[in-house]
Amino acid sequence: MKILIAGGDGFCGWPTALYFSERGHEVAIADSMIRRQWDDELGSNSLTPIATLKERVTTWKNVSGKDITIFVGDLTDYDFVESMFRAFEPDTIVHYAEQRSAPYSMIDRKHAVFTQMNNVVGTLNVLYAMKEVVPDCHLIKLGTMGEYGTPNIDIEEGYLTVEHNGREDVLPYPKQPFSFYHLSKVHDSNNIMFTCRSWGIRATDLNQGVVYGLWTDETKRHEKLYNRIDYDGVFGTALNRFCIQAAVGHPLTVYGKGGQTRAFLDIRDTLQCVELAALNPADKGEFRVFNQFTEQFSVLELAERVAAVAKEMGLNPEIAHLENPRVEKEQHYYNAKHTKLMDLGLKPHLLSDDLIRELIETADRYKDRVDFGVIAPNATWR
Ligand code: USQ
Repeated sequence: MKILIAGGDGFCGWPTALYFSERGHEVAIADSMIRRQWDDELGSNSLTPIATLKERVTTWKNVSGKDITIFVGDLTDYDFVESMFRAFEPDTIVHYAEQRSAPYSMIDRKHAVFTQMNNVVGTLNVLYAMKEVVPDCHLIKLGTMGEYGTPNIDIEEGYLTVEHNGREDVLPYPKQPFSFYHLSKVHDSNNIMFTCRSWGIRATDLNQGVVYGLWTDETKRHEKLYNRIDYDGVFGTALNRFCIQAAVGHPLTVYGKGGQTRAFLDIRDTLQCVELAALNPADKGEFRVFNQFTEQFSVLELAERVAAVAKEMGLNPEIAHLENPRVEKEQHYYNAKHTKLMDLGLKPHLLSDDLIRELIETADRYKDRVDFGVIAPNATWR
């Protein structure tokens, strides 16, 4: 299969590119390198040192004998998108190329506008290029579980059967997103659904939970293939942050009561899920939604789990309840369905103490790179 990984220099995109390449697919990466610029803007960095994209791809060629093509450019530039589609003619596009941080989108008006322009316009350009150049291509779009919010009923996979005034229909599940970032994904979903219906685009929206972990079989093979991992208050996410905080002796930053429950998955399962979607494509005109996660946890439960492992390792972890910078429920019902990827054959890597230990050990190895000044959350929702 010819697979274009948009956002192939990022936390999910880079290991996905290697995973497909290792399995014999022809892989191209599209990336504007903007993730690295956000590090400069925020004064933050990846815990692990990361090579440039060019060095990464050259190293992969040396290690595996396999080529990955690079297209450097921005999806909001339609000429770039169309010429790349003409040059590569993908069978599948895996689209990760978005600003993915909720706190970043909430910094101020400028960051909210940037996030929505970047994400919504980029995806719209991809849809137009698919229609013009590769109408049979399958779009695998990374959405988010945060599109649904935390309703007081079970969360279904994309659609809900509704009875109203004696009539019944299957309608898109109501969306109550957490941030301007999560809203951008809702806008994308609506645009994609519309183009499936109007132009016969085939698409899978993967509503992914919070991804944790770092290592995959491919990224472990050479230090220039290492993936990035974020610990700062803007791009760092719950479980990974807690493991790094435990390793460096920073209190674990639970926001508010910590009863916020979210869906989670191991990064190795992100790769499996994307592969399952690619090998079992949506039909022409079909807009499929899969909830992509394996387990749900409250934030406090995760902090306690990390603290217990850290204690066994001889560390002295503390859990801090910070004033919550976000507007979100801290105690709520949460029960999200996630059977569609399991039905396609997903074999989950459930959260284990070994994985937590491995993350703490990795953080210990690179602890000199950690800047304590960027750990606190500083973007507020109010
Ligand atoms: N939280 C803490 N302490 C922290 C960091 C987060 O208590 O140090 C809490 C937040 O308040 C929130 C929950 O943990 O209730 C999740 O926050 P997060 O920063 O781990 O993840 P989130 O902002 O939801 O975004 C991440 C990814 C995003 C993806 C989303 C999936 O950055 O790209 O779409 O996870 S989901 O959460 O299902 O929407």
